[in-house]
Formats: sequence, C-alpha cells, structure tokens
Amino acid sequence: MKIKVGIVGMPNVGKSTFLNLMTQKYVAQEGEWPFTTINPNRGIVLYDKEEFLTVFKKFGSKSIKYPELEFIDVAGLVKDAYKGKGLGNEFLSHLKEADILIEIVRTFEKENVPHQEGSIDPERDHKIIQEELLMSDIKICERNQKKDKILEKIKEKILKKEKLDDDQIQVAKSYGLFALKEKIIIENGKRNLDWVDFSFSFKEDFNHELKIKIIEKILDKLNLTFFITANENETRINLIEKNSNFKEAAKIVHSDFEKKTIKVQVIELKDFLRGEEKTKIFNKNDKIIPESIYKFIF
Ligand SMILES: Nc1nc2c(ncn2[C@@H]2O[C@H](COP(=O)(O)OP(=O)(O)O)[C@@H](O)[C@H]2O)c(=O)[nH]1
Ligand SMILES: [Mg+2]
Repeated sequence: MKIKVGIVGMPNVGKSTFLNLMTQKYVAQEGEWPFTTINPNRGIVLYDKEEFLTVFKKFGSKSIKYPELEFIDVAGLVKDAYKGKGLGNEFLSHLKEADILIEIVRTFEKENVPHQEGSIDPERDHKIIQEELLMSDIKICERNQKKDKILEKIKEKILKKEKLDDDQIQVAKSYGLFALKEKIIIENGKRNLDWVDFSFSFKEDFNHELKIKIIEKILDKLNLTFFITANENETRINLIEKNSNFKEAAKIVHSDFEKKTIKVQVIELKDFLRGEEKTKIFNKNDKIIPESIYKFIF
C-alpha cells in the first residue's frame, strides 16, 4: 500500500520547499517565481519513526523496511485557474490518484518572494484554493455526465455541500473528485492560525519529530495504523486499515500467509520497548491490535 499525498496551494507559498523537507532530498526546484513547477515533482517520504529503528536493533535484523508515502507537488493554483488563468487547472489531474491533499497556506512575509495576490492573507488564499478544487470537480462532472448520468446528481450535491450516498461516493472516487479526499492544512509561517492543522516556518522550524507528526496525521485521516514483523533478516513496518483482522494483516506480509496463518502472537510496541514480555495469542479472524509486533504462527 503506497499512500499518495497531493500538495496544493497558491504559487510561492512553499509547496516545493515542503516536499524537500519531507523527503529530505532536493527533488523539487524551489523558486522565486510563480510558475516554477510545470510538471509535478514526486518524492518518496519514509515513515521512519525512531521506535522502529529500536525494534530493528533489538531483533538484530539485517535490513529495515519503512512504509513509503508518495508526495506529489504540482504547480500553484491562482484565482480563476479553472477559467484558464495562470497555468490553468489541468495539472490538477496529477492529483486525481492522491488519497489525501495537503494544502499549504502562507503567512511568512518576504519581499523578494512575491505573493500572487500582492499581500499575505491566508483566509483569502484558502478560499481561492477551495473554490478552485470545487470548480475542478464540477468541470470533471460536466465533462463526463453524458456517459455517466449519476454525475449530474453528484455535481449538484457537491455544489450544495451535501453528503453523497454510497453509489455516488464510489463513482466520485473513481473520477478522483477532490470533494471526496481527506484534507490537511499547513501554515508556512508563525501566526498559529486556529483553522490549520500545523503551523511552522518551513525555513526555520522543521525537524524529524514534526515530519513524523505530519505523517501520523495523514495516517489517522486515512484510518490507517501499522504493525511490525521482525526477525534476524528484516524488520518491516506495514500499514493497515484500523478495522482489519489478522488474516488481512497476514496477506499484507505475504500472499501465502493468509491461508497458512492459524494464530498470531502479538506484543504491543510500547510494551516491547519497555522490555515487558506481555505477548498475547490471537486467532486469525480476530480484529488486529494496532501499533504492535506480530509473529504469524502456521
Ligand atoms: N523566508 C521564508 N521563505 C520561504 C519559506 N518557505 C519558502 N520560502 C521561499 O519562498 C520561495 C517559494 O518557495 P517554493 O517552495 O518554491 O514555493 P511553491 O511555489 O509553493 O512551490 C522560495 O524562494 C523559498 O525559498 C519560509 O518559511 N520563509
Ligand atoms: Mg513549487
């Protein structure tokens, strides 16, 4: 399971800087100009929590495999991009596949980094981005509603911000509509706005702990947790939906495991790290215990 995270925001708010921070590599070009990013930049972000490394060391594994998240950084959206302003909005199609969106709003002031709208106003920017994402959805509905009649109703509901029913959700998701995606808002700056999920200066305040917090927020929004398998060869951290059972966990590790597994020995990560031998045995049809180390018994 590779989670895909789309980064949206106006030009020059720090989207590419954010990708660089999260990937700890220079994948994306940062620039002083509005439209530096024409093709999307893609970077792999590792969920490399420190505790996982402790497990790896305690088991004496040869290698460790962390969950990978793919971050996709596209061009900045400007007001009326859906009408063709700036680079237009067609580049948003690269985010169709994203499981979740991170919207970056800017509160840092810097004279040599111009803001598209000429001033710093995160509320205004947020409204512009929401409107552009909505209009992109509407355009996709209109473009396809001849062949998929249900899109007419979906469009109406999205415009009125009404809940979709299950059939509609499925169709809307298949078209990658943004209205159906989870969202996280990050402020690049130090105003500590109360409507955002994270506030920090991208240039000054980033660290590994913050990276892990952001990843965990993403996992939480997607209703995901992790389990670990570890032996002398490999420590592997696997993502899994919170309401899964052990059989589903077994399948994630190896397609064979689902059939072979009879029971699972479980120790919670926090107990393992404290050196407590609190292992429990579960049946394969039991609901998983999150954030734990599993040993599948055949
Ligand atoms: N002073 C300051 N400059 C920043 C900060 N974040 C990004 N920048 C600068 O703003 C410019 C635009 O950043 P970039 O990441 O390319 O924005 P994007 O257009 O949203 O991808 C670059 O020159 C960055 O170095 C910040 O937190 N403080
Ligand atoms: Mg950029």
